[in-house]
Amino acid sequence: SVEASIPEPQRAAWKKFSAKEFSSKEDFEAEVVRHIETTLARSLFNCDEAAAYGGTSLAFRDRLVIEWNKTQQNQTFADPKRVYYLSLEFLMGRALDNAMLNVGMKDVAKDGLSDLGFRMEDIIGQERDAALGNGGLGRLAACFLDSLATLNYPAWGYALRYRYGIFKQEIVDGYQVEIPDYWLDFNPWEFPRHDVTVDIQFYGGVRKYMDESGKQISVWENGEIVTAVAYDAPVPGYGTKTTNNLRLWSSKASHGEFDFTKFNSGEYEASVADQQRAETISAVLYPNDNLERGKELRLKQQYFWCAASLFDIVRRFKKSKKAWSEFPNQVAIQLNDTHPTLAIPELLRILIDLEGLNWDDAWDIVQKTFGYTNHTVLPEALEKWSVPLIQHLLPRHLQIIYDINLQFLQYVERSFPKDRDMLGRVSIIEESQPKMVRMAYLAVIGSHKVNGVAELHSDLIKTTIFKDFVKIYGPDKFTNVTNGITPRRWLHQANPRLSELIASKLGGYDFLKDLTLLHKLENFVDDKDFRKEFQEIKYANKVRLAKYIKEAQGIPVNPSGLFDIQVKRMHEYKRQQLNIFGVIHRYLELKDMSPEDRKKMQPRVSIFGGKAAPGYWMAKTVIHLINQVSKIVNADKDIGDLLKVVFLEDYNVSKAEIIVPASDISEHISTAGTEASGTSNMKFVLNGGLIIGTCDGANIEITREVGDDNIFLFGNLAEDVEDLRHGHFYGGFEIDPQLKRVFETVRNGTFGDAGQFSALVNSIVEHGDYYLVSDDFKSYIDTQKLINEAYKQQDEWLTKTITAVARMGFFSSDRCIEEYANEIWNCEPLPPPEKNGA
Ligand code: F58
Repeated sequence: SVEASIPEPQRAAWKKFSAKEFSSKEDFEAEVVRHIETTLARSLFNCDEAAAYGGTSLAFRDRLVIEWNKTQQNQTFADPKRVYYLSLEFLMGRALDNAMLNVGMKDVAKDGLSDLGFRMEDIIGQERDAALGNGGLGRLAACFLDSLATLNYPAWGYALRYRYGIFKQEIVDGYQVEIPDYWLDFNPWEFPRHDVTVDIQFYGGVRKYMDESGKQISVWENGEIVTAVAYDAPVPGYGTKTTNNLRLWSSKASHGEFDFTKFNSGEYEASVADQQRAETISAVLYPNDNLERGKELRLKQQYFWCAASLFDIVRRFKKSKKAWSEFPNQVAIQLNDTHPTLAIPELLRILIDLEGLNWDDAWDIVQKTFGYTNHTVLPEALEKWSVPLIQHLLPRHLQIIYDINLQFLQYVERSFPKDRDMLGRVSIIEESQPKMVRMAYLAVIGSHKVNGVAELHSDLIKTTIFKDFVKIYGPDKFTNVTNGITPRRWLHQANPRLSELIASKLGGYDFLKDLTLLHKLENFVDDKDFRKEFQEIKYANKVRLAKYIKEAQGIPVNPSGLFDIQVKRMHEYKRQQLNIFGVIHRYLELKDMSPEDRKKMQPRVSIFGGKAAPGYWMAKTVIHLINQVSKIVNADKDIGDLLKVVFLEDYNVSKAEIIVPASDISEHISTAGTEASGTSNMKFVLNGGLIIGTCDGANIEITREVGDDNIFLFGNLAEDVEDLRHGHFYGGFEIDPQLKRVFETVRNGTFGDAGQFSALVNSIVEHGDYYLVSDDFKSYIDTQKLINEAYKQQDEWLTKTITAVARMGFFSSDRCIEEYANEIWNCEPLPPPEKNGA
């Protein structure tokens, strides 16, 4: 072993002083105070909550680091097959609470902090979210990291260390305003590795020559160099000592680029500008959700991150001195959507140009190494990069992409000699002006497995965007892994009382590691005490949210009302417009009623939240409409508590942890066939809320699991969408009279800004209603009526919610990770060694 190479006395001295983990309250307090007084240079007299957060985090960080080092050492010795999850986004949220719970020391810390004069919630609340993502895709990556560590898989995440995460949303006069999220001021969770750097090349040209043996050699040269510096963050598993690594790359000028001659000759500004240009690469997360815009800097980000990560992965592989043919037995790389697709030509370049392998061997390794996850069928979100842009930025990669395409098309031609159109359809290069590289096709061709993220979605990709590829490769290359969520954050952390109640019934917290154990809760669905407490917890969570709404938004809401929540990115396909039109309809109905009739109505609080991409005018218009409706309705004395409308500013992961446990109903109402999976649907049901939804994404599987009595489905089916759209253009369409009335109210300025809102109405009335709002409106409001009635039967409602929770076991991200590991990665867990096992 490595240890044996170190002389015994040194080993002994080292071991004697080796860092120890605190395990008692006193030791914890000592660590907090030490960090506050020394690391942070503060004292008893100027220790505010921010400093107490700092001290607490650093104390826990030390604990994580000890296990992190051991885990990495253990993985280095055992050298198992590793999984690398390449994702441009990781929406991690806050780390402290998660660290305390995963380590299992939150109660100890709570008592310790209280001795020092602080309340746990206040300290947790000091932390900024690590918001390196847009929405579902980024949060899924974060849940996967939690599961990978919890299940002891040797796995690393790779991403960029954005200086600015997703923007902070402020609402000013009802409009969204974007504020930069500079989150790195104080981030105790990251470790700069100034010794782990990779030089990344851009631009330049390719020189070709024959070597002595007559082999063609390509050299990519004369480019610009930017340096990637690694920043690592520990990812602790729950109830295990395994602590994995998330490696984020930060860009800086290489020493070559920071031109000291310029510097000395007085061109100081020019040399600083060069440096800033290099740093720009990792400066900002692109804030689009389900939209691609083809910006050069985005492509630079993608290559910078792929090249640095692959260099790192290959460097680690080479340490083991194994033959290249072993590479796919040691390395599985998962592409989280097409953003990391350049990793495919980059690995080929490394193997062929730098390591001297021949094409066939290199290609075989590449295909066996990569897996590709698709997250969308929306055409506007499918990545395409212009050939001239790639030619300019990555000349060698463009050649390699053309070579891949050539080999592939030759194969297709041999297999389908009669289908002449096939070649044009499946070519990686789209013959447009300019030509475009279709990244999804490149990802499919370069991977051994392609998966969608829910059953319907995985079926849809096989019959739409990848139809030809199913013919070419056969159906087995395509598979489904339905998304999941980590029950640690989305139950235990967000809803500690519910977690505790469940544990008390199931005899412990094993369900947090095996969520299918929840099924045993069905035995308690008639248990009076259990029911009472379950209901009390829901109410307490609603009180907590009501309090937050009052503080943040200044709107008083009654926690006894039905809390109806739709929080997610703002997008026309997600149909927040359908929801707000439904709210307006309800408002008009209430206004029509006599005061006596109104008294019979179920009070409701309609809560919205979500960011719009800064350039997405229609989504911003919907936000504005929601805020205007909120203003009018909330001030209407006739309405009172019967309807309150709230737009919660700046929805993010930590706010989701307050919002999700407080729903009675949540809305997942995308046009059928457009939402690949959805994951918040799972979070809400797991926390004892029911959902109203379309037959889309994972809603379908949720229905299968919880039973169709315990969910409210409505609307047209995916299979009918095409015909309906066609009908809108050719047959014209009737708008439901109730929706018409809503439109009139919006247009006549009842909610202000008639001009802007007319455009929203016109997208439906005059421009084809692409998202089928009019087709689904009646079914939607009828279903909302059913919900009002069902909610009045509180006993039955409670039975539904408990039953649904008990049946949510399938939707743990642990199950996803097991499926990926078995079906795609072919890798095994590496449990921590016995002596320090969990
Ligand atoms: C989401 N995609 C899907 N993309 O919309 C959602 O149905 C699914 O549950 C989730 O992935 C996880 O599979 C998504 O969030 C993005 O945000 C991309 C960001 C980069 C630009 C393209 C969209």
